[in-house]
Amino acid sequence: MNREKAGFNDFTTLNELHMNSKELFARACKVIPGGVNSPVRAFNSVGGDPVYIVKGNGSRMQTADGVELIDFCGSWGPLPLGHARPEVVEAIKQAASDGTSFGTNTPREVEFAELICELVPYIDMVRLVSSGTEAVMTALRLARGYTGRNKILKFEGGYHGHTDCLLVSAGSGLLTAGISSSAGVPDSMTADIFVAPYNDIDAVRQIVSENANDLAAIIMEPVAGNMGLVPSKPGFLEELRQISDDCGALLIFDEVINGFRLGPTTYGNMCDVTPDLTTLGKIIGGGMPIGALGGRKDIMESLAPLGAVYQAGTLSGNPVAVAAGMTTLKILRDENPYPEMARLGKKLADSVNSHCAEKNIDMHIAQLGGVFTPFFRKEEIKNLEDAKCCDTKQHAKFFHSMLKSGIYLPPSQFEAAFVSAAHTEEDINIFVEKTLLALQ
Ligand code: HOZ
Repeated sequence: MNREKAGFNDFTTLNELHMNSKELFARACKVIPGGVNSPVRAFNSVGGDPVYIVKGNGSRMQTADGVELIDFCGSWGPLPLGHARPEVVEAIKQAASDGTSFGTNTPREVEFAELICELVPYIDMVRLVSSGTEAVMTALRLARGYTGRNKILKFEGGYHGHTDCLLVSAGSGLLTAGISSSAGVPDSMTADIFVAPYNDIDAVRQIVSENANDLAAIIMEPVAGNMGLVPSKPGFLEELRQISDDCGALLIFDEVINGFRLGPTTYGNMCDVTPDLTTLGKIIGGGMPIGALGGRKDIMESLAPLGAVYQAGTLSGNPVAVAAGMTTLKILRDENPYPEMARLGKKLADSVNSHCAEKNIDMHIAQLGGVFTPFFRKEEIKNLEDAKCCDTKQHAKFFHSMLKSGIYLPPSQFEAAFVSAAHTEEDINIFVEKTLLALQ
């Protein structure tokens, strides 16, 4: 059923449209904590019942009730080619029919590691894991093992997966739920973590000057994506590089969201700032679960079995995930859809922003390439404090208005949305038209 047939454009109420979703959620709540397998999917910060999706194709998804949605959440980042890109589906089918897991080395993982090293020149070696969280957990252990130091510096609003020690002042789901740090994490786990405001180099200098000999690593998203989209200020990454070098700490760029999102490489490589370690996930699995940790050879060689830093995983380098990721990365490299994603992203943001400026509406869209966040605040968002000043009630209203208009956005003020290579000019025009209506 298309949107017109479903009465979508008549602003039918959400519950009428999503009856099956409502029933599914009621059933789920009995057998899955909160009805969800990842908290932000529960719609707690926007209210209402979450939608259930049965399939996706290109820029569109279909709900369990047969309603078509233009998807700007994109599974939270892994789908720069949109849903069910035929070559990726074919690669998955082929790999699966060869066997889904062997718990041995496979030829595909060698080719995949070579491809990542080719696309990111400062990654000499790469270790595959099963999620971004695992990649970060391993990166921290490796940084500590390599340097013989324990302390880690992270940034407010940075989210690096749900590894225990980084669940302080974290963005994404914790920020959405207003949780400053997770229960169940002993103080001893976070005792060695320092937190600085994002984009605040003086705060970093202060912390580092007091702990220069104890700091194992600075970990950060070079483009923050988990308090909404917040790019790093010009020069910030270069200064972090210098500070890390001066004190002997490793610089870790968490590129789980932005690796291969803004170009066919990492953001660090695009900026010419070389981290010691990089964590990857999402896009490199082409929609299948994967994570990776890559970086300098001398550091990576500290991992077992060469070195004393242990990491292992039954499904690490899973052949089906590797096939999906390799196909995705090759298409991104060969077709280079990035300029077009950036053009559409800019058109979307510029159109809405000029309207908001003209009508004096307290909202703007932050955008970089095909990544964007509609922030319910006029002023630019530079850090977590700014992000927290957004009007989350207005955001929730906007989210539901867009959903009723057939547009799916991340159900949180503090997440990034994505334009993929599958989005068309028409999708962007519809987004702008529905946004202006929603803001009336
Ligand atoms: N941590 C993800 C967004 N940055 C959310 C994942 C999910 O809920 O699916």
